[in-house]
Formats: sequence, structure tokens, C-alpha cells
Amino acid sequence: MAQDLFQSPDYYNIDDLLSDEHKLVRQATRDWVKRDVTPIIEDYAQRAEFPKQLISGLAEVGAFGPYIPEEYGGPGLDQISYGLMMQEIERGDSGVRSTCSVQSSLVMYPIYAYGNEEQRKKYLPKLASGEFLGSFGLTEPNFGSNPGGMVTNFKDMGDHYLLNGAKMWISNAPFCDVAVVWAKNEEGRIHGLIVERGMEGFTTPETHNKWSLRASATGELVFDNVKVPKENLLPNKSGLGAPLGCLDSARFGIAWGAIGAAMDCYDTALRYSKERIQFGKPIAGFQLQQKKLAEMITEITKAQLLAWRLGVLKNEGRATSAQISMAKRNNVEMAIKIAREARQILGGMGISGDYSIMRHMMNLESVITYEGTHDIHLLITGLDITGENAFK
Ligand code: TGC
Ligand code: FAD
Repeated sequence: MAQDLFQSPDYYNIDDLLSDEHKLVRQATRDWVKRDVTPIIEDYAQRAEFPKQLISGLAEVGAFGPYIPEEYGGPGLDQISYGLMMQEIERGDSGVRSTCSVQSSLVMYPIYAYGNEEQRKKYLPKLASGEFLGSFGLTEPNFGSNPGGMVTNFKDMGDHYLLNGAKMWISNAPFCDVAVVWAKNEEGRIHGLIVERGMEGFTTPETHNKWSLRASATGELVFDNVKVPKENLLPNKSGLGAPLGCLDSARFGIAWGAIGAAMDCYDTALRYSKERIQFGKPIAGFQLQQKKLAEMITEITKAQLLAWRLGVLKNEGRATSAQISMAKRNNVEMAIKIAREARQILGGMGISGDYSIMRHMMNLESVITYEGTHDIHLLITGLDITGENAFK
């Protein structure tokens, strides 16, 4: 059973910028991760299995829909609290944070923001409590970075819709109770539909052989003439902007989450470097190792400030999609570079599951690709600053 010695770095006293509530939320999540995630996560990752027993704990700390109002079962917290929770959970494992991102930003958010009152009351409390687990179907086999080309479609059959198509690379798919699925109507307009497990023709085969995000379940959503009740269509927003709006919220959480993974790698490498003796002294005393560690804490500090400022802007309703893209891109790249450097500081031990670094490093290979690839986010910034669209 792994011992969790994590100590959170705060080189620029960024805690001074947080409220008492932020710190309480962070501490409660950190305590839960230390108690319930760290001791078991390596074993589940090695076995490529999602630890389902964590669902109730995630619900208890408020990680399912942190900013969803209390009347719908959420804790009604602000965006910085949401970010800090994602940071602490990803400090444990990106796959566990993925489950929260999907549930909160990709399932609860669209039901809350684009759904009607009946849909909110029916689904949100069950999703907040973890009774229901959700998935989000946007990506298709031939449409990943370019989701606007999707071919999944539904036809109006009078008293129901008939849904056909397939989504792939879907987090939580194999055991989701509900899926928010994006599909085109007969006019080619994209809409969100809530599909429930048990609907005839709806299957969710699991995707195997992943070297990354092994403690998160990934699969397909397959729709073969699925009859979806008309009341399951999200009525208040359509077009590609609807799913992209959900991605803004999830990408924001990832910008914070990646800091958690980076902190864990840095903290592990710093401790190891002080304990590991070579050539008669701790390797922390060698300039080359200090360079790595000094650059890590510098990059973590810059990422913390970026995330905090983005959180303030988001709380004020002023964060733009392009600002969120910049933070997702920067912070995930920062984390993956730190994971790679930290692994080297541990030498051979760096590849062992006795330490968390290699797992973080492999996980981050998914994080840098999902929710918009590293290159796509660069192009979003490029478009924003030049006005020139380099996608097409
Ligand atoms: P484009 O013509 O630029 O835009 C279409 C409409 O969408 C609006 N829009 C946005 N709205 C809200 N938030 C955003 N971030 C938005 N970006 C664009 C835009 O204003 C427009 O609205 P309207 O009213 O004019 O129609 O669309 P495009 O086809 O050129 O594509 C743009 C592009 C490439 C940036 C976009 O499609 C994109 O972001 N691609 C990346 C796809 C992606 O991120 N997929 C993620 C799938 S989900 C996932 O990975 C979950 S991982 C889960 C886990 O954590 O485990
Ligand atoms: P592609 O779009 O084929 O891209 C391949 C390469 O081409 C990339 O490097 C990309 O940057 C580059 N590229 C593409 N277009 C351009 C361009 N215009 N200019 C320059 N370069 C370009 N999706 C969901 O809907 N729901 C989920 O829950 C979900 N979970 C996921 C979980 C995991 C573990 C993974 C790995 C993926 C998940 N995804 C999910 C899918 C993810 O969002 C996509 O993999 C991602 O958007 C990229 O799509 P793609 O894999 O088809 O790559």
C-alpha cells in the first residue's frame, strides 16, 4: 500500500489569493485523495480497471458538479473551488479527475445550461450524488478534432427520435447510466440528446489496450436505431457551440488538474533527490538535478498563477474560450515535461509503480490529446490573436 507523503508547493504564497472556503474545499479533497485514492490507484492502473468504489467519495467531497446550485444537488461553489478540487484529484490520478470532468462539465453542465427544468430535476441530483454516472459523446471514428463533421444523426419519427451512429474514445462509456450525445437532425443541425442505458439498440463496448489513463474506463457509444423519447432532447442550445461550450468548462478544470499531476511529480522528485546518495552526497546537491527541480517549481508557479487568474475571470463571467485554451495547453505541457524530468531524477526507480511519476506521465499523454489536442489549442490562440483561421 503506497504511503502518501505529498507536500503541496506554494512558492509565491498563492494561498494568500484564496478564500477560507477555497482552502477548506482543497483540504477536504486533499485529505480524501490521501486516504482513499493514493493507497489503491496504482493497483487499479496496473490492472486497467476503474475503481468504482471511489464514486461515493467523489460525490461526498462535492466533485460531481461543484458549481451546480444546491437546488439541483450540487454544492454551489465557485470556479476556483472547482479548479482546486480538480487539482487535488488529478494529484491522485488523471483518470479519476477525468471521471469528475465528464460528470461535472460534460454531463451536468449541459443538462443545467441547455436543459429544461424537468430534465434538471430528473438528472442533476442523481448525477451529483453519484447514483448516476454520465458520459459525453462528441468524438467519432472519423471526426475527432473536427467534430462539426459528425455523422451520428437522429430522425423525427413523430412520437420519438430515432438515433443512429457511433462515438468512440468515450470516458466512462462502459458503465455510464446516461450519455449526453451530440447528433445531427435531418437539417444537419447539432443537438444534444440524453440517452439512457437500457434503451434498445444502445451499447457501450469497452476500449482495451490503453497505455494511458488505465484507471479510467474508455469505450464506444453505439446507436443502432435507438428510440429516444422526445423529452430527452436538450432544448435550450443547438449547433456546434453547444458541445464546445461544455468543453470550455472541462478544459478549465484540466488546466487546474494538470497542476496537481505536476506537483505530485515535483514533490516526489524533490524528496527522492534529498534521500538518494550517489558519489557520497544526495543527488539534490548536483547542479544538473537542481536545474531540473528549479525549473519545475518555476513552471508550476507560473501555471498556478495562470489558473488562478483564469478562475477569477471565470467567476466574473469574463473568461474567453481562447483564454481557457491557452491555460489548458500551457498547463498540460508544463505537467508532461515535469513528469518526464522527474522520472529521470528517480533513475531506474522512476519507471517503477512504487512511485506515481510514470503513471502521471502516461496519463498526461491522453490529457494533452483529449479536450482538444495541443496543436488545436495553439491554433485557437493563433486565430484569436491574428484573426486568421488556420484550421481549414
Ligand atoms: P467554429 O466554426 O470555429 O465554431 C462553431 C461554433 O461554435 C462556437 N465556438 C464555441 N462556443 C463555445 N465555446 C468554444 N470553445 C467555442 N469554439 C467555437 C463558434 O462561435 C461557432 O458558433 P456559431 O454560433 O457561429 O455557429 O468550428 P470549427 O468547426 O471550425 O471547429 C473549431 C475547433 C477546431 C476549435 C473545435 O471544433 C475544437 O475545439 N475541436 C477540438 C475537439 C475537441 O476538443 N473534442 C473534445 C471531445 S470531448 C473530450 O475529449 C472529453 S475528454 C474527457 C475526460 O476528461 O476524460
Ligand atoms: P485527430 O483529430 O485525427 O488528430 C490527429 C492529429 O492531427 C493531432 O495531432 C491533431 O492535433 C492534428 N490535427 C487535426 N486537425 C488539425 C489541423 N486543422 N491543423 C493542424 N493539425 C491538426 N471524446 C469525447 O467525445 N468524449 C470523451 O469522453 C472522450 N474521452 C477521451 C478519453 C481518452 C483516453 C482519449 C485518448 C480521448 C478521448 N476523447 C473523448 C477523444 C478526444 O477528444 C480526441 O481524441 C481528440 O479530440 C483528438 O481527436 P482524434 O483522436 O480523432 O485526433
